[in-house]
Order: sequence, then structure tokens, then C-alpha cells
Amino acid sequence: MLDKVLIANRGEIALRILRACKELGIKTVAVHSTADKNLKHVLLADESICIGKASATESYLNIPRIIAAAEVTNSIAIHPGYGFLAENAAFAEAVEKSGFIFIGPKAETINLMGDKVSAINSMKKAGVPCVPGSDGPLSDDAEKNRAIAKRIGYPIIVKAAGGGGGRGMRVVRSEDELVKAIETTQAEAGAAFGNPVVYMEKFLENPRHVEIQVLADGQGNAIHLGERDCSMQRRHQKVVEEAPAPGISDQMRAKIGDRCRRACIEIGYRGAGTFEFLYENGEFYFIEMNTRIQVEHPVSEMITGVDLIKEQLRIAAGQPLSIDQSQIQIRGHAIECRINAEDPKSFIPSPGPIDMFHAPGGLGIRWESHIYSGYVVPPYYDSMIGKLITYGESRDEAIARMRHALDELVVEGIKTNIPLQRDIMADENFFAGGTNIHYLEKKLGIA
Ligand code: MV4
Repeated sequence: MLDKVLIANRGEIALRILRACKELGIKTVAVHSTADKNLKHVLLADESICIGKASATESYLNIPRIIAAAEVTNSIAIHPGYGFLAENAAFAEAVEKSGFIFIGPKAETINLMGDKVSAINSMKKAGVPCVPGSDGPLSDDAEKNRAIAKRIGYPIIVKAAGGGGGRGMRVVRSEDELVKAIETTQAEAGAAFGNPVVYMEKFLENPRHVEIQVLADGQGNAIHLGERDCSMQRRHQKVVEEAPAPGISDQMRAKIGDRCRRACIEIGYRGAGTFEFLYENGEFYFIEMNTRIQVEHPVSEMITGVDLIKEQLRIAAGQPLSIDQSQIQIRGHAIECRINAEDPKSFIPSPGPIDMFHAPGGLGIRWESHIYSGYVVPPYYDSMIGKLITYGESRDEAIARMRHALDELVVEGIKTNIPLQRDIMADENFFAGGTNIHYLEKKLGIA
């Protein structure tokens, strides 16, 4: 096993990684900003180092400081968590060049998936179903682009190869808007990502966001852990996630999961990863792959019993996967509500001191959070302060447990989105299951 792991993140995921390390007998190093010296995982880690000022650019995004911290502590490996440097190929490369293990895929895999055109091409080649599209970058030939759009059929969407996660895209509903839309998206992409390359896809009007969790050891073994439905979102920020996705049959899961599993083997994938799909009219369409552990990983853990962070650590230590696909059974249902320090109506962040805190509990209740009474939520980072996950034998049982757990959860002193989560858990369409990516924004009166 790894002797010592440096945790290059903060908040709940840093605590989650610390707990997995402790279970495996791995020593831990916390790196933190000046604003984060009182984080729970910093206080629990074997060693901690302040790596810079509060702003993320000076701390959690500061590659030389993080590598220096790994050097002075004799760390073996670095876990990037999610966000910050987790999908930064230059960081993964710097970590490995400095003689440490990057807990994640090879830098070249991060690059492959960071460019959405090469990601789609490699997945299409590996037999993963993709959205009908341009099958590559668009040229500056307006005639050719019109022909591609005509073949696909309007509406189409122009997306930046360097984008992803909802950045750099434009819907085109008729031929007369096409040329201008391509030019504008290219210009915006060049400015935002330093890469003006764009591509085209059929625009799916009312899809769900369904993603497949995978684990691969980079030694020829890969498994999938079923799907998650992440359709309940606002402005590309997920609000509620669940597993399995309502209405996905065991046969459909086995088919799409096997495509993802095989694709992992074909591209030599290593670590935890997520295949993002749009799901519409019973079909899966690959859009992007995330090469990191995701915020919503616990719902997959609850329905499979697999500790994804421990598996990441084992894979990074060079161990082959300890489980094969036949040992993965999907059982029950799990729901995650993200708890944010924000106004539940305006969504304006609400940092500050937590005057009182009570955690919910009971059978099937999991509270993943670093907060405590007296903790001060800093204004510098993401507003997520915790994740409430419930498990039940059925979806109805998981929802019932979530409703009561949200009632038990007390966070006073700051505003939180707990009231919004209560509204969603009481929503009849959520209860029915299978709402699409536009549902929450429509409910809130935005779209
Ligand atoms: C799409 C789409 C419809 N058709 N692609 C937005 C985030 C990025 N990962 C891909 N996104 C979309 N791509 C085609 N061909 C609709 C979206 C989309 C979306 C996707 C997932 C979750 C939330 C979303 C919200 C708006 C648009």
C-alpha cells in the first residue's frame, strides 16, 4: 500500500479521502490555505502544511507549492479530489515527473478527455454510442458546415472542443443562424480556453443527464458500477443525484455499462472515471468523460457497497482491481442532496460562522461534511458545505428517509439551500422519477 498520501483539496472531499486513507493504514498530509487552517481534515491529518493565501490560485491551484509540500513531507502520492487541479494534465505530469504518484489517470488520458473532440472520437471508436454530429472539428468552409448541419438535422448545437460542463456552446435552430453561431462560438472558445476549435452535434431538446461510474486498474481490468441520474440541476450545478436512474432496466444498464467498461480497457484507462451521457427516448448518447472522482460518487457506493476512494488508492498503489464485474450487484436506491451555503431563492452565496449544527442520523442516512458548530464558511471557495445521502431498499424509502433527514439537519447562522431541497423532496414530479435537465429551472421559474 501507499505509505503516505498528500490530499490536494479541501472541505468534504478532503475529509472523505482522509477517512479512506485511515482505513487503509495510509499516513495523511493535509495542505491548506491560510483561510482553511481550522478545516476538520487538517486537524485530523498526521501532518499539515499551509501552502498559501486564501485565494485558490495562491493555494489549491499552486502546483509548485503542492509539489514542494509533497517533497518536504516525503509523501508517496497525491490525491487531487475534484475541482481545483483534478483534471489538469500539466499537474498530473508535474506530479509524476517529480517522482510522486498522481491518484488518477495518466496525463495523456486527461488530455485526451479534456479535448471533447478527441474524447468523442476515441469513445466512438471503442463502441460507445455518441450524439450524431460532425465527427471532428468544424472547418471555416461555410458550405461544408451547412451540409453537416443538414445531414444531422436542426436543431444542432455548436460546442467548443476545449469546453465542457456547459461552457462554450450555442444552439442553432435554422440554417440562417449557422455561420454566425459557429464564428461567435469559435471566438468565445479562443478567448476562454485558448482553443477556437468547435464541433457540431444534434441538439437534444429534453434529455436526462445519466452517467456511468467506472473503475479501471490500467492493467487490463475494468468494471462499471451502474449509473447515476444527475438531471436535477440549475445552471450546470447539480442539486440532487440518485442511483440507479429511474426507468433504466437491468438489461440497459448491463449493455451501456459494458460498452463503458470495454472502452476503459481499450484506451488503457486507470482509476475512477465517469462517462457522461444524455438519455432521451430510451437511448444513451455519450457527451464527455470525467477523469476524476465526482462529488456524487457516494450514491454509487451506497448501491454497490464499493468504496470508490479506497479503490482509487489501491489502483494508485499498483494493485489490480480486487473485484470483477460479476461481483457488482446493484441493490436498493440512493439519493444525494447537495447542501450549499447560499440563499435558497436567489442562490447568492452565504459564507460566515455556523452558530449551531446538528447532523441527521439513523439507518440509511449518510452525512458527508466537514462542518461543525463554530466553523466559519470562507467566502473564497465553492459554497457546498456538505452532502446528505440516503439509502433505501426502494426509491420511495430513500426519499422518505431524505425528507426526515433534511428535517433533522440544522445549520444556523448562515443561509442554506435546505429549504430548496425540502421542496424538491416534496415535488410530485421528482417523486414520480425521470425528470429531465430542464425540470428544476422551469420549477424555479428561470426557464
Ligand atoms: C447537449 C445538450 C443537448 N444536446 N448536447 C451541457 C453541459 C455539457 N456537459 C453538455 N451539455 C449539454 N449538451 C446536445 N447534443 C444539452 C446540454 C445541457 C445539459 C446537459 C447536462 C446537464 C445539464 C444541462 C443543461 C443544459 C444543457
